[in-house]
Amino acid sequence: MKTILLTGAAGGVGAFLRKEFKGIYNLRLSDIVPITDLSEGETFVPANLTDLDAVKAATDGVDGIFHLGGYSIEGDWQTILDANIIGLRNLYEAAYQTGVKRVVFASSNHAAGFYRRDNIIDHTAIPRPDSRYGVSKAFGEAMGALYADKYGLEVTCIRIGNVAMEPADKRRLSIWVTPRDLAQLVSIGLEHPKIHYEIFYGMSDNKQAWWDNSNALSFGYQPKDKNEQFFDEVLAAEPPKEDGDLTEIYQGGTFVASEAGGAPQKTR
Ligand code: 15L
Repeated sequence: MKTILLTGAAGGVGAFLRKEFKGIYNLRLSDIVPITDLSEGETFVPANLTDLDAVKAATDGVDGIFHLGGYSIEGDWQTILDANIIGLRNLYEAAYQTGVKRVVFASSNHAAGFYRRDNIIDHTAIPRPDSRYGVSKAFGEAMGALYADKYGLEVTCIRIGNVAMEPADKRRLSIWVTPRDLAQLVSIGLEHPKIHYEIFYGMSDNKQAWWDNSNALSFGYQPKDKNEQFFDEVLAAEPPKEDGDLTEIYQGGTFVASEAGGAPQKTR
């Protein structure tokens, strides 16, 4: 069985994936928060992402990495800089220096949150971040391309929507991904022989989606879950928004409207 490093393993998505990967991979879990409830096949290595030596100790000897670590929502600049910019550089550099080729990066829909919802985007869509957090995810995608093209890593960036057992609201109906579908995408990134540098969207089989996930499908992704069954209930529970509400127009939802509030005339 391969050993996979799961960074940020103490978070909610980490907990989901630990269950999905049980018996499929040996997992080396890492986080700044200690994880004590280890199951068979799991070990824990503490690592602060700002400390390259600690990150190298975590990556050394694994067969692949799923990098979930970092700050997972909008934060102040220093927080994003440390966890998501310096941390990301350290992750790729540690992988390179310790000879780990396969890296799957948990990018986010917020790397492209300033696309409108009536604009269907695919893996070729350039980033349009909706936040400092989104910028850090775009940075992680760019670093992935650099380490793939220049240093020979094999990198998959998954622009993850919202990971949950059920979609929570109208926006998240369109970007919903179940833990098992996300795990399948991660496994493709870890295993598929033809990966060089790829971008996938982290979503299940969603109707009224604003992403064309044909790149993931071309690598064999077969989502098991469909958002269809939740439509009526979720939409009925959500009060209608006013015309022109930015959180309704743009893919990134509330992330686009926070702080300056966006400049819709300048975006497609
Ligand atoms: C993300 O990238 C976040 O990590 C998560 O907390 C959610 O905010 C999600 O996006 C979302 O867009 O719902």
